[in-house]
Amino acid sequence: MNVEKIPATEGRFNLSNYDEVYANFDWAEVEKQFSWHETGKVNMAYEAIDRHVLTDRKDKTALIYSDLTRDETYTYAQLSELSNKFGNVLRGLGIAKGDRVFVFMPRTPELYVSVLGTLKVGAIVGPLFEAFMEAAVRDRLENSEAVAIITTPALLPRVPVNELPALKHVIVVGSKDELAEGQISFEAAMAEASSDFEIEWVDREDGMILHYTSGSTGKPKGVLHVHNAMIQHYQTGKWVLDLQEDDIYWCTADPGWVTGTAYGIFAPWLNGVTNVVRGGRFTPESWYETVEKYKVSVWYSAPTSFRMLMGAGDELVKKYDFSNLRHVLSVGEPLNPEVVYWGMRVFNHRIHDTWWMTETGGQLICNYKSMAIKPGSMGKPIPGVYASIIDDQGNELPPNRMGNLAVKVGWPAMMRQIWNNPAKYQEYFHIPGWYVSGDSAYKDEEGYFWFQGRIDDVINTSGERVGPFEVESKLVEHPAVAEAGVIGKPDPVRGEIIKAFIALRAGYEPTDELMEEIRKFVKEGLAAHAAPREIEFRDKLPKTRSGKIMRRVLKAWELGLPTGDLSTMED
Ligand code: 6R9
Repeated sequence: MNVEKIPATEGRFNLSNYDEVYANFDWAEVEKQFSWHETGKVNMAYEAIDRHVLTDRKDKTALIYSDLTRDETYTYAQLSELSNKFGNVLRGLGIAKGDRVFVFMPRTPELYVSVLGTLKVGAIVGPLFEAFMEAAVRDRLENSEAVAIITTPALLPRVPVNELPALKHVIVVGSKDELAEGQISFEAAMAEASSDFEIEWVDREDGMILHYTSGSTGKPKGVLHVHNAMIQHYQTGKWVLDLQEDDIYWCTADPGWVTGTAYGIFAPWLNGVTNVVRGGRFTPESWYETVEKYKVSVWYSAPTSFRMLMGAGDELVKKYDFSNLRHVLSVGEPLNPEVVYWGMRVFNHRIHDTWWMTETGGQLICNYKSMAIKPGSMGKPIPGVYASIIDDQGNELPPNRMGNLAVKVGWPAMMRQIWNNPAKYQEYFHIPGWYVSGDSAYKDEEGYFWFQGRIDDVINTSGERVGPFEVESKLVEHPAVAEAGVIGKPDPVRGEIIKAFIALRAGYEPTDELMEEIRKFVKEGLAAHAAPREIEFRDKLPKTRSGKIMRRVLKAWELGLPTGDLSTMED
């Protein structure tokens, strides 16, 4: 792709000598940052929180929490003490190393205390989206044989306690009524708990967190990460997030999504910065207010949110003060070049795309502050990681050839298991030596990676391979288009034709003329073969809770096929 390069900016953590760092990097050096380098025994909660209490960061604000009714701050010392107490609550119930403990509640300080307390007893934490309905909760607790869940009165009815024989403890946050037998009040238990706690030291390969992620069909998979992942969370916090002592950092993701734990909990706290959490629903105003009010300096969000902010207009941005903002990043979906240019226009900042997956446990291919970026590209692999484009036999492909995006096995945060499903785990490694991501991409002559789609999404129309992302990005450049999802629809003549589902911006009517105009726009701006033959206007597109457009759902609807697992779909 021929695009203009946007020059490097001043990164405080410098990767302008990327090639040199890349050639000489060794993860063993990063391990030396941690005390367990000497002892061999480790605990993520210690490194993220307790360790700082022994330093000048003791009374530094670790967490700024706000929603419509609460506005609170917690220091590192306070979070350490609260999570000690919660560790005692769990230990008092007999919960120990390796047990699975789920958190099922909205983003509140109690959620973060619960996660940290769970880690402190050496148990494995399983975060759930608060929007999950009963079946989704059941699948995950059943599959992992969870022994405890921490939830709220509103969500409690969705926990099918009687159908889960392994589930022994239900801890309820914020209950005003009498609790049923066997249920424990979080507040009452915390009030009685001691803040003296002996942390459970575990091995670096011991289980830490279990994130369920949906496959395209069938039941969700439990992706297990171990404490060792902290090496990568810590280091990418420096290289990619560019975190420094005085940063106020805001990751907008919910902990039900891997981004909300790896980069909403671990990376910022391992690096000792102030972490902002905003509860409640998204509105452009409340998000801009959050950046302004808390003086956010580093902001990590997702393309779907940036597109919504973009849709709210440039005028709104002018009402807020973004002068503290110095670094903006994105993950979860391809970042349309249009959004990068918008970021430069309204915030005077490039938006830095980062690519990774639940399974990879941490960022792998990224754009760095101190490197030139090419809008539309995911960037280059972090040092210590070798990524490539391979064919189905495992041969590495030359530049500009589309193929499987794969990573040489063995980076610190890589998943260690699919819970209860070794066969599924092995599928990712079916080409010896490689982790095969399921994404298709190509690499250009300068080593930048370009996302094309999920392998199953790539469209073959009249012999041309078309990545849906390229077409979608062109579509959202059109002033009438808010969001677009593109699929291949089987066609007897062309193999597949390109079909686009489009949500319009406010003020536009879905007419035949507009349809024709949009088609022409892609034809002239991209390529004739890439122009959608069919366009369907919709009020909104099906998306996951992390904001990904669900192309497989669009395709299933189009073909009248079963949609597969929908538990991660937005309401
Ligand atoms: C962290 C996360 C993983 C899938 C991944 C890819 C898509 C993520 C992306 C991206 C293009 C990016 N994805 N980041 N596609 N550009 N920068 O998102 O994990 O929810 O497991 O999703 O998301 O398709 O394979 P997860």
